Amino acid sequence: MHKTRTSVLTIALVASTLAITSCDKKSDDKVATDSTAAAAAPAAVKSGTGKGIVISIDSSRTNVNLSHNDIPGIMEAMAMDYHVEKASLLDHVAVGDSVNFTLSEPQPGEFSVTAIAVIPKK
Ligand SMILES: [Cu+2]
Repeated sequence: MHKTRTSVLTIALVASTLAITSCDKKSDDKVATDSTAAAAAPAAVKSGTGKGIVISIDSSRTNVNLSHNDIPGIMEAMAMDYHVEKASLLDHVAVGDSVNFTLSEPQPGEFSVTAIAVIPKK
């Protein structure tokens, strides 16, 4: 479940249609997390790096829609909206940019972009 999706402003029509390809099927491979171990010690926050294209940025600058490659262990290749940890992360990011980014999963199924950098155009 992605609570960010509900707050999407459909700036680009394309973004909304792409975002519907959700990561719901991702739950299949990650459902069997060890809840007993998680209760005993705080699990390390999962994170990984990805490469993608900025499809849209919402007006509050708290969500970015990225069409990205597979991020092993976190998210398969798709386009979807991600919460951005700090609005300032998007200061130098624009729609259409190719980006490298870090995606964290602090809670299962809850995702946050914690770093994002534009890949310079050649
Ligand atoms: Cu997803």
